[in-house]
Amino acid sequence: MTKSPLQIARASYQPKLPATLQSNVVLKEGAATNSVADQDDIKKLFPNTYGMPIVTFEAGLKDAYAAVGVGVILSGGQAPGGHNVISGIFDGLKKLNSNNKLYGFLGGPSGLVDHEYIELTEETVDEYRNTGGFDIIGSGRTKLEEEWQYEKGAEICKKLGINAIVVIGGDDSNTNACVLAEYYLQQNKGIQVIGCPKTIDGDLKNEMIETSFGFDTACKVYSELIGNIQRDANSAKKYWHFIRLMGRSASHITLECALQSQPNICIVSEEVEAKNMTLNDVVEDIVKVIVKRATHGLNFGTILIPEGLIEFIPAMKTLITELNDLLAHNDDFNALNTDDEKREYVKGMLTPNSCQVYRSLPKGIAKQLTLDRDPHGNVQVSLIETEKLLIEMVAKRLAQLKAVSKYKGKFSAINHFFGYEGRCAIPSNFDADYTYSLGYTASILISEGKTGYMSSVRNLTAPAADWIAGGVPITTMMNMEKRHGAMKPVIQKALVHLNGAPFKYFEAVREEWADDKTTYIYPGPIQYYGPTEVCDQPTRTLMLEQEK
Ligand code: FBP
Repeated sequence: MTKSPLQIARASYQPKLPATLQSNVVLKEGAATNSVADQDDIKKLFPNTYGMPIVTFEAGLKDAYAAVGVGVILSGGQAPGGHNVISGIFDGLKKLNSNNKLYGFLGGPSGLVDHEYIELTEETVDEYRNTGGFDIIGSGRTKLEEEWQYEKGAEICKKLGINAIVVIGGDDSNTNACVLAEYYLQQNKGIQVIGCPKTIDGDLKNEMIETSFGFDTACKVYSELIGNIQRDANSAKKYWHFIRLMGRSASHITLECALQSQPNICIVSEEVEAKNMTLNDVVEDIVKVIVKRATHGLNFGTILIPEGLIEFIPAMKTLITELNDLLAHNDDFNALNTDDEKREYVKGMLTPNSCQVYRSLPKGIAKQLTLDRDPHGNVQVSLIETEKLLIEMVAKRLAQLKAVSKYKGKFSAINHFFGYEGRCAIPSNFDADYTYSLGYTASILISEGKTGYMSSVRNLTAPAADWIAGGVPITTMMNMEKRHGAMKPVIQKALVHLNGAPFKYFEAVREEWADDKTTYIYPGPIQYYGPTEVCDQPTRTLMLEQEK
């Protein structure tokens, strides 16, 4: 295969590991734990894995580990660094016992159920070190939730001599991992399950999981693109750029990109919800900035929009919740053939208020809200073109203002959506090191017989040598939420905290960014080689959260 010079150079990059992982370790157990909410329910549902202690590692001598077989699954959307989790697991396993074996289940969780797998050899792993993408074994969004699926998984594990499965995934996939760990323990199958925190969305985080991997690289890629657009806007001085960013519900990506690039406007969904804003309120806020900049002759600017915005506008949220319940396993709806039939059916079933909101939306957007949910019951917000909706509404409002001479500028808008551009980028040094450490940590948790744990690497704003590795029981992150119309145990999503340092910082400076002075930052592309302050910086979110 022909490779670029950077690909060739990255193949020999040796990811940095925490100092503790560079020698033999012994396990240190902390106190018993509780789930973040709904303790009674979670305890009842996870009697075997609830309450386990947090574990960390210390340097120490350990007898030889028995050989193990491990199967790894990449689950959900791609995130830079997935291949390094696998190379970390591989190297860790081989160091602990050279007879250890690693298998990769193909195409996500379905590979476990359908018995699609490959053995991951040194040759295969070497081919993918420090690369972006999940193509080493592929990924998928199949939800593991039925007993027959767990049994099919156990069958192949028995056949291949697999004692442990590593699920590399986001909140939903790690919820699956937790359920699977509990089931295998309860059924005495002798199969451990370990999770790894993956998602560019940055919403799988808590005290023990400081960030999910991929967030760093994806935000750096988007910020580079935003910076380039800002330079273009500031040169041509004729376009307003409406830029929607991936991230599902949470606005972490949008906020981080704003911190890196300083756009004129950045919408944070969590604030919109907290202030009980309507879509018109959001439009009014944007219009105010556009009008003000126009009075200074500045008919250009940038606006960052989180892709989940629509779900956070209270009236829209109610509508979406009603649609989720209405469309869950709804054969009548699915049997309808045309968009118009579906629209009429939905209108007839909604409450009057939601029906009004539904009718007020452009037909295309309303249809997007009724499209298939993903296997975890989530609306596929990446398919909803909120940036176009906002352009349409803003243009209409500006025309009204122009008609009464309250706006004298020129409004020309361009829409963008950045998501897939960043999910498979070559991992930044931070993500390359972090993911390798997560994988390495997983191999130790497995060899130590742990199950129902998520691999955890902390203290991430310090140099990698000082990172703290260990494991956190996944049950600590669980609460009860409504999915597909029923209450289910799921990992609690971490949204942007309006009292958290990243938002507070943004709140204090955003007026200045919106103003007539140009405060854009042009971050430029990710750098892999060069001074540490250029190449190894973590996200602004992490730095602010850890007060640096
Ligand atoms: P995960 O939560 O699985 O990590 O996926 C992240 C994400 O990129 C979201 O930001 C986005 O909304 C979604 O995946 C898109 O899904 P798909 O890859 O199925 O188009």
